[in-house]
Amino acid sequence: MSKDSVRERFILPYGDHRGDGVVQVSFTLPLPDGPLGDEAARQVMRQMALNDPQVAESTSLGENYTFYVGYGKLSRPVETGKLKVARPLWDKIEPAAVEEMVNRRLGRPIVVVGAATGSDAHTVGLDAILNYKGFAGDHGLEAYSCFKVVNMGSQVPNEDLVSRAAREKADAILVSQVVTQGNVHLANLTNLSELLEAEGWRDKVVLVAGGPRITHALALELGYDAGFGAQTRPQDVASYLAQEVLRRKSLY
Ligand code: B12
Repeated sequence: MSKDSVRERFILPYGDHRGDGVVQVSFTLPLPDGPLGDEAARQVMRQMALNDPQVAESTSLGENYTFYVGYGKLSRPVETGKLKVARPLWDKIEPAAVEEMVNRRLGRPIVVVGAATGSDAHTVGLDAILNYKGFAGDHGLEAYSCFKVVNMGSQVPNEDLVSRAAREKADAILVSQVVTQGNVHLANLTNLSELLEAEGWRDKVVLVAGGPRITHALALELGYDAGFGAQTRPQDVASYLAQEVLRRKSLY
């Protein structure tokens, strides 16, 4: 194996030069800004297996709380060849191709009902996926002629979401959960999938969860068909929904 391919297989974070293993970390400690806090911050970094820990910045957050930015060096490289990478089971398709495929094969729009459920008042993530304006230059599902979008907004009880989805004859239910404090998202998401089961509706709808702490693996664990996390683009969701809805009707 050449020297270059070994370098590519065993990698360390890059700070000032290749292989130095330097990383930046930030965290808050329940201590006042001062020498004891600095030493505690360095100890936190040692416990993260960082060598030569340094406190680059400490900012008091008020009485007895301090925010730290630190630097340290990792020495154990990551062997990229041994990583198991979870890849999505759907292909990313350009918006025009999604439209063409759904319009031609299904012959009607895919009906999508979305909401941020329970006590969750965060709408920006859901709107980013559903609304015309979209996210990061990528238009949301409303911009596609092949989706009919019902955006119920935030703090929607699971029962209301299920009854609206039934009324709209939804092909897909899209749930946003941003607040995860006390694992409220797990209870809420589980409750929705159980509610759909109880109504005999679970198999008839594509159930999708999204939010910054949601992963595809977590969504599957909770009885969902797919999960989308931070930085999701509307095009990812449009591609997935088109393929999954058509696949269920043996059209893909
Ligand atoms: C704006 C904001 C608010 C606004 C929300 C306004 C609104 N209309 O949405 C207000 C001020 C109301 C608010 C309130 C609160 N907030 Co707030 N808020 C934020 C903030 C700053 C930005 C969130 C955001 O808009 N991100 C931008 C969007 C585009 O990103 P996103 O949500 O991740 O969405 C993307 C993906 O996750 C995914 N996605 C999201 N949803 C869905 C759904 C589907 C179906 C799919 C496919 C994909 C998908 O796609 C999106 C695009 O890529 C974050 C901190 C941060 N920087 O993230 C805190 C944050 C989310 N809030 C937090 C908290 C704690 C609260 C409060 C509890 C604070 C309080 N004590 O009152 C309240 C909760 C209110 C409630 N009942 O829900 C915490 C959550 C911590 C946690 N892990 O639980 C955060 C992380 C701040 C923090 N660091 O503590 N908040």
